Amino acid sequence: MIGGFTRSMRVKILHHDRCFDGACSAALFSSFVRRSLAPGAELSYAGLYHRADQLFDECDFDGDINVIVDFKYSPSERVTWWFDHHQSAFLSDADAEHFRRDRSGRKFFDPGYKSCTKFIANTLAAKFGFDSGHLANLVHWADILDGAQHPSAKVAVEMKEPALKLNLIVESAETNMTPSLIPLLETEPLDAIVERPEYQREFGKLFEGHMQTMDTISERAVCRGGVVFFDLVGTGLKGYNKFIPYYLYPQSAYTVSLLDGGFRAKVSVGSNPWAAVEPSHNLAELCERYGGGGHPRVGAISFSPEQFSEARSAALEIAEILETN
Ligand SMILES: [Mn+2]
Repeated sequence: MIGGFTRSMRVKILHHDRCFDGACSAALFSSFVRRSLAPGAELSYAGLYHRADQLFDECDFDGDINVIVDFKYSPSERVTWWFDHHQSAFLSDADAEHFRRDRSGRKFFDPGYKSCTKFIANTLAAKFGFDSGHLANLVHWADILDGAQHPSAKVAVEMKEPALKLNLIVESAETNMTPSLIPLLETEPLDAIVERPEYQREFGKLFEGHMQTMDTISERAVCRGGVVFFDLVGTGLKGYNKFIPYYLYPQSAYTVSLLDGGFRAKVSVGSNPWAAVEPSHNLAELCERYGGGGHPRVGAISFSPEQFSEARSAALEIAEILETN
């Protein structure tokens, strides 16, 4: 036990919402809280989204201990722990500087990690002697999914593995299932979770939609110079499985898409994990030029819902930059 906290301690975990790695990160840190940091503490959660306006609300940091996992840095004094692996983790140079000066020993950043879950597991083991062996399968799958390390586009799109089914549910269920999933991830094996009736029902519905999305994308997508481009605005689709383009166009190197995410117009930029050659563009840097961010191999830009024409121009411009002649 670290720090000698008592029973009434409230621990608030803020995580990247509707993201499998975000949910697994929250579950793993929860286990650390219960087994080591503050046994008996009361845990609560809040999901965070990347959006064009304000990311954090100071009122969200209402625990005695506030933890941010798999999401951007906040310089708030109320934040106790922070873990992120996104290259674009800092909203400003001032935030990056604030992190560099931090001497708490509880804020961690490593963009070299493919998943925040594995980053947390390794960091807690090395610095706090925490053994997360009981969650090894969770760490394994979070790293495959967040790092797009699936063996093939077929595995990624056909979703036979429990982790892939849960990923679909986390990202696409109409009602956000992340809050109820986090405690299950901490205590149940993945295959047992997907066998629960509510998860089976949800997966069945979403997988059918996934197949329809594949049809819509194949109708709208154009592949030019190794870049698959499609605009889903007006289709009612709020998202899609990012591997569909590479399942449809195995020879492509990049995808650029535009969609209506409801509270944002979203441009997504991705690279084919199974491409014969490594991508030569850093997509996080490319997206940063337009106010977005992400990882070297996958990035996104959020615009406010009124800015569809700006989002569309940015998407077309990016597609042109990525095209090979
Ligand atoms: Mn992540």
